[in-house]
Amino acid sequence: MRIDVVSIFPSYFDGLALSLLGKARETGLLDLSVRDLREWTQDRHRTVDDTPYGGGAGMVMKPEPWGQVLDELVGDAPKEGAARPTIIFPSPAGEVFTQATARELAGREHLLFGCGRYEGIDERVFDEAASYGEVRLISLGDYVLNGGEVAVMAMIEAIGRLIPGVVGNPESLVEESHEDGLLEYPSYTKPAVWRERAVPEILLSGNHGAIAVWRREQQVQRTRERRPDLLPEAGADPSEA
Ligand code: 6GU
Repeated sequence: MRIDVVSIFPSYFDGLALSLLGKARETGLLDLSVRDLREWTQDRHRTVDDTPYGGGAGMVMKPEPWGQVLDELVGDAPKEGAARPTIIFPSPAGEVFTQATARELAGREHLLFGCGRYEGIDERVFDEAASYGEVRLISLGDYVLNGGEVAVMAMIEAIGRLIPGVVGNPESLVEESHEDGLLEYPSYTKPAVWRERAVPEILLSGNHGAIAVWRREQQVQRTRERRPDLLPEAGADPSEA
């Protein structure tokens, strides 16, 4: 998978050289490049923002550098047979990112993330981008960050780990929170008693069928307590599906 990120703070993404995604980049499973939006400015001050038409607080990102980015990274020059990119703008005004979004985007060949700062990007950039590929405005959740960088880090990690081969043991992808619509069951390791706290006895029983049932019950109980919004409807029990 190819991922391009455009930001005025490219060093936010240094962390993507670490751990599983860093390894995936080394082995070629993930072709990730991070570019500085200011590369596409023309003036001496490398200006990326300006005051909003109509007045109001803060600054708005100018359209011209973004137009140049689109021309260069996803313009009509891309190699013969290259897939049309999915162009993602992180935005607190977008659709909310979920595991289902991550799964969907993990199936794409080419993602371009455009990170906005200040009060946002000139609205015409989104319309223009739609002529280069599918445009998605995506939010991490209902709270405000200073810019899209941290949100894009989270999205790339969630998407990247779903690329086949990135996570060594594919079974570990199946048993996680959100993969089956429930929170994950609690995990324990040795010692069996720690500071007078014992591991649930069933886990020491060796009865794999009973353990599977217990884990499922734990998943449903936790989801009901912590995230009832994930359950189909009050009273419905996904463990009986
Ligand atoms: Cl994607 N961007 C910003 N600036 N704030 C956010 C967000 C994104 N998602 C939640 N809050």
